[in-house]
Amino acid sequence: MSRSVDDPVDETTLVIPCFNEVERLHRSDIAALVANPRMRLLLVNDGSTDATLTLLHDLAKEHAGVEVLDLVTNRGKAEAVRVGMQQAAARGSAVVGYCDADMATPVGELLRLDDLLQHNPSLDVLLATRVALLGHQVDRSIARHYFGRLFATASSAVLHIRVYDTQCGAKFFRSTAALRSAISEPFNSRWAFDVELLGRLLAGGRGQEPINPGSILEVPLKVWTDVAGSKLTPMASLRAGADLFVIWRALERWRTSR
Ligand SMILES: Nc1nc2c(ncn2[C@@H]2O[C@H](COP(=O)(O)OP(=O)(O)O)[C@@H](O)[C@H]2O)c(=O)[nH]1
Ligand SMILES: [Mg+2]
Repeated sequence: MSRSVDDPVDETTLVIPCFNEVERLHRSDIAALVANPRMRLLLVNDGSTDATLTLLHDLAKEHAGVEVLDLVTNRGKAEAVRVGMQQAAARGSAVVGYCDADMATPVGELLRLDDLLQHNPSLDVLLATRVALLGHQVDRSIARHYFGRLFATASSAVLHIRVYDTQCGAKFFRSTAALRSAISEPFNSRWAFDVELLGRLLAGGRGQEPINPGSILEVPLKVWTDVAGSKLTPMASLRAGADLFVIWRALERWRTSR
């Protein structure tokens, strides 16, 4: 029987955007993720110029739970994630998530987060959060940590909620009408789309009620590793800051749209 949007099954699709990730995407991580029968992966090739697409097709051949979406030209992480989430929601997955190809948030933590959302019907959104607590292994550079604090403060002002970490690569969403509406149009922000996505959900608009801020949970990660080879340049970090202003204006329009 084919699955429809109105008949979500107890399944999670994790979208992994991949731009020239042949060195950082590991077969063992993919195998460990799909070893969980609930977990499906949608690997999105974002116009890579290395052998990423071949690797993704190989992985799809090896594992029934892996699919590939090939964007022939590079569209940027925001759009790669958005179209991946659209495809995942359309196939009827109950939960749709995304994470970075470098697996900075390790497999065990991804599965723990997904489990938490699947088993807590009162939650709609789960954000992996990097907090350096005792007994937790969260290794970030000092510069990135402090930039992150500034960014989170500004994001909180834009979103009108107190959020600690919007920029960790791992997030899970219950596949609701509100989510499908929030991903129905390209984001205005290329560098801070996570904030814009949360903002759209919290704003309502487009015939949707705003989601309850209490249905969003930040979960401190026990392990997070700063994997080398980040493609986010210092300039991109600055642009992400500037994007918050773009998002603030775009959310005003979104909120009042029919
Ligand atoms: N920078 C960048 N990343 C992209 C793009 N398209 C998809 N991605 C993916 O987005 C993720 C970004 O992770 P990473 O480079 O580790 O960034 P960071 O950890 O946030 O500094 C990776 O999975 C990339 O492959 C793109 O156009 N630019
Ligand atoms: Mg990274």
